[in-house]
Amino acid sequence: MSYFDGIAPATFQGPDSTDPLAYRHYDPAEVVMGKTMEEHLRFAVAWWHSFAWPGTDPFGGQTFERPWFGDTMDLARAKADAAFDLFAILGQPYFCFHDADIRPEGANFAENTRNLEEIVDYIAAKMETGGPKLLWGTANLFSHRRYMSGAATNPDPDVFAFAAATVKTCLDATLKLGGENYVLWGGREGYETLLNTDLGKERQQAGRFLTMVVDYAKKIGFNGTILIEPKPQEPSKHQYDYDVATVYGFLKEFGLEGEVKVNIEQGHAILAGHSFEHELAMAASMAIFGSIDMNRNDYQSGWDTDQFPDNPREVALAYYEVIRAGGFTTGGTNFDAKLRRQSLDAEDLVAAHIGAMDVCARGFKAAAAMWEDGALEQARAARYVGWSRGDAPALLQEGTLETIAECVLRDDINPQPRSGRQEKLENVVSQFI
Ligand code: XUL
Ligand code: CO
Repeated sequence: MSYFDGIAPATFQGPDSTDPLAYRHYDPAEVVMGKTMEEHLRFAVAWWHSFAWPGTDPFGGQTFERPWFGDTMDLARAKADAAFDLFAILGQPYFCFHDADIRPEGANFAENTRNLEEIVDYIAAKMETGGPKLLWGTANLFSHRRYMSGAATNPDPDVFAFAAATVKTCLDATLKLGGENYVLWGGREGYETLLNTDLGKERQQAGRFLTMVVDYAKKIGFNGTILIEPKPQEPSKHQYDYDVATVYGFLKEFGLEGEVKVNIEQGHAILAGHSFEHELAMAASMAIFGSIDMNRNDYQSGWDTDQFPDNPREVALAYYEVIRAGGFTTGGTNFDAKLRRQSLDAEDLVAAHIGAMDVCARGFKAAAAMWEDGALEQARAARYVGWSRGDAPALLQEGTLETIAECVLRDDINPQPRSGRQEKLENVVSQFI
């Protein structure tokens, strides 16, 4: 008996379908820009929100009652069974997990490791019979009370050691399950008050920690991508991985900019005061674009609500930047999104993912059409065309303030402002959505 009994596998029925549990836009086999939609979007279901999260919020406790909730190995296996039952309904190609999502918490590191290894073997066996692959694995270094003052950035070297040892086991697990990426989100890698914090020392610890992760991944032959997931705050008041640009500075400081890329989350971008597409474009310009956590935040509540995406225009503008960045290689679209806490039923989990995959497919197809149409790129190129004229390239490469000043005086350079044409470009976008 499955938790999802009575819910049929989701099928593609086309845009005219009125079935809220059918794909209207996501046909995995549809070829767009030379690849299937499945290959472009690389959807992943997140174990933590869909199978581990109990429906809590800052004011209330558990609302969900899943038959697999509880801290035993039997229930961890039941949870994995339920996960693969949902995967069979959705048909998505990937999933993601933290160690703490898939195994019960042990009394110490040795027990955590045993539990993890046992459940990883169980999941590996399920993967052999079909179903999705692992997009990325990660370690939960933020929920347990030992991490309340950070993991890599903890003032206590014992916590640093426990975290490092835990990441080793999670890299091993990710390798064993054929994971294509490994993610580090530093939920507690920041601080609450400067009054007790040596910010410089904590950043050095984080740099050393990440270097060890990169070294170990290479040593065990992990060919996937190591990804940092930026977030400006929450749970920490000030987080060191604030946004993409901050992460790039951090990677440069420790010589890791060629080794590590970013996993960019929609809601985290919003919390940082950016748009999702800004963060994607920034990562692409720094050659560190890796993967995305797709969700949306509520624009009123101002905190990380991790909702499933439902806005085709926002999604289209994001995928447009993904396409401009060359598309995903090892990365993909992970739904780091959870139900609303009143959405109690098995069907709600199914509906949430189908709707999210569908809105992403719709947005992606709009983005692909905008890209192939070329009007936006032509307008962008035209805006910068001056830089290819006459001695403009030399001005940028060889000019000094003195030579340029002579030039401006000699030629009486007197720039005339030109329209940025924003509304016209927004109308172009609207043609495709
Ligand atoms: C938290 C968050 C995490 C990471 C993985 O905001 O996004 O779920 O994606 O640790
Ligand atoms: Co995330």
